[in-house]
Amino acid sequence: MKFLKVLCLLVGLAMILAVMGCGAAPAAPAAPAEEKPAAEAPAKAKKEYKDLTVCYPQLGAESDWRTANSASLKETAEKLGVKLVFSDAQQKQENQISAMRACIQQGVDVVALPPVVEDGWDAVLTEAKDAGIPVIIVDRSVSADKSLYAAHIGSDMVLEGKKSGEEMNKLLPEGGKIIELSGTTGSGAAVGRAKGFRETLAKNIEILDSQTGNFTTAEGKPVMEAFLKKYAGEIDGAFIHNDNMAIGAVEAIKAAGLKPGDIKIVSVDGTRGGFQLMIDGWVQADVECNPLLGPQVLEMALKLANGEAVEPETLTNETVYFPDKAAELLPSRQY
Ligand code: GZL
Repeated sequence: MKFLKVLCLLVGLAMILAVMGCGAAPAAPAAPAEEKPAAEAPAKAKKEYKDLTVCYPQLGAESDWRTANSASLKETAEKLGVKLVFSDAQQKQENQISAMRACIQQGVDVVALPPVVEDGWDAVLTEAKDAGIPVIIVDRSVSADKSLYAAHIGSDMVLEGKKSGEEMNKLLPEGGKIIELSGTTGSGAAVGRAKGFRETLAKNIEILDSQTGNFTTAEGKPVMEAFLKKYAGEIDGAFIHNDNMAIGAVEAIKAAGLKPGDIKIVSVDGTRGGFQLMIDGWVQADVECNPLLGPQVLEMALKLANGEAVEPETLTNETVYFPDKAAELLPSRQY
């Protein structure tokens, strides 16, 4: 009996302890719930062409090349739905700079600048950079430091000059005397073409004189008239930096009573006007310079607007055209 009493006592004691055990000191507080990562900031939505605003402070309307270049930008922008802020600077750098400043103020996504001359862009390019607006240099080059702009898309003007020199050498294998009608003074196109031309011109060909016709027909004609007076009967050839000046020069050559081929002419651009001069026998070689840059420029602008890397330099592949194919090719020329 006594054994039973002790057993019950022990069992009861065990039960009491078990119950107390549930009331053990409060469990240590649960580890705090895992910190939920803050919701990730939504990734910035990628711009599409329809969201893009591009500033194009065009330098002027001096030539058929320029007209085609403007049309390429406008038509491509319209097709893609890009808002193009276009202006015409009438070949004045101060107007281009003012137009750029207005675009920076407006807060465009990208500026695509076709610079009339090489120098004088550092300040406004710095302003665009400080405003976080990338700049694409289009067509001609600038002397500003490459850190001040995102990229250049255009022609290799020095190579165009070299090709022109090679063609002049073929036209005057016995040597001779020539004149040069150069483009806008200080422009990357005129500087590059003149440099490349002189690097390849044969030693037996002498450049009698060089003067700018500012890439226009109206200014090319009087320059050629003056050369024909000053160097009467001496001129064997002419290197003319664009087809529009060549058109003006040929008007002067005709007025002086000369015939097609009397003066061997190498021109640049490859416009319809240049092709017609080749068909009529006045121009013996036309070095291509392609103005249809709209698609490349706007594609690069979209990449820049989305913070994507782009090629710093994109040069256009170009050829040389000759009279023997000019009539066949003229109908298909796009500019
Ligand atoms: C060259 C371009 C030149 C053309 C001219 O890329 O800047 O300017 O050769 C035009 O016809 O006026």
